Amino acid sequence: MKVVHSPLHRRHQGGLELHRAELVPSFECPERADYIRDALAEAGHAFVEPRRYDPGVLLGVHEAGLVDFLRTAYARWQAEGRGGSMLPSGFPARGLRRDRVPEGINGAMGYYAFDAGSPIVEGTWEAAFAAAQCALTAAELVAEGERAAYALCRPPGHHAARGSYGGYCYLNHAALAVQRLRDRGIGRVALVDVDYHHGNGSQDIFWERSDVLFVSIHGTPDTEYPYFLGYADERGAGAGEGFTLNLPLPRGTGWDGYAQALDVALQAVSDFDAGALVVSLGVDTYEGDPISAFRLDAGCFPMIGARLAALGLPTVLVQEGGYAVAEIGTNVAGVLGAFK
Ligand code: Q9C
Ligand code: ZN
Repeated sequence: MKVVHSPLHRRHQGGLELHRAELVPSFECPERADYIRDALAEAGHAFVEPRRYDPGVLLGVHEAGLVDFLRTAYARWQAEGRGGSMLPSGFPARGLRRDRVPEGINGAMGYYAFDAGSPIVEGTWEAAFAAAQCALTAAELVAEGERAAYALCRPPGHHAARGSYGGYCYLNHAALAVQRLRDRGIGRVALVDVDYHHGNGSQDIFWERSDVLFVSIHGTPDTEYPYFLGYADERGAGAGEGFTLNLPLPRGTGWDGYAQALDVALQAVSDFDAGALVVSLGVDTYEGDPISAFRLDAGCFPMIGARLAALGLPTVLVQEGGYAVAEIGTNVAGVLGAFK
């Protein structure tokens, strides 16, 4: 299938994250995309460059305040004489004001971020916007008649909400792909999120919408990131009530438990009568992942791909997580290989 990819992802690198009380190099590194690129080239997929879009397209799923913050954050940081990577150190939790954005860069960063694990470096905006354009392009290819297309996005996107960023994610690429398909006339779009972590950003963006079904299979937030969203009792609100489906699973889940949840997820997609499918494709469900705790082996990914492909829907696959760097390419290629 067509793979949309930009080398600009490499501009986002060298950032630090707070991990077990230490600042460590981000698990979300450029080599991830290199391994995926090499495995997909080896498998014979065709690479295309992203089309160019105006940043205004981001306002279909994000608040202007977040977009402006991300676009200007590093320059503001540098203007204060700082370098390296940016991380927040205070957040507007319960009991604090959320109705105003502090004027200074540190307060503004805490306002828009929801964790201390998502560094902003000089090239973060350029890389994230390039990834957004990859997802938009993949959506347009599918709207124009491709059976499936894959956006090799880096950094990932599904944790980025309408007005906040975190979980290594700055802009929500899968949500942008969904919105593009809607804007191209597809009436109902299903978004299936198979990343190990709950897609809190995507859920937030589509929470009150009945034209987008959001279904996520993930490690239970009782013990797993992002902790504060992704429970089974979250089902959408207003017109969107019943159009969010969360299938949290315990640490240690292997293929049997996972496959059962996948069947439930895909039955919901069938019942929704979607005109197209977007997949938030994280492969951090792999048993060797350093920050996750499911037990899927490499042989599971072609089976996941086969079940997704069997829906028979025009499909946009968008890269999310996966941190077992040396195996990430094989696992992604395993899923894509099912779309013949
Ligand atoms: N320092 C995705 O897979 N960090 N994001 C956990 C480790 C958050 C994962 C704490 C993990 C986010 C797209
Ligand atoms: Zn993840």
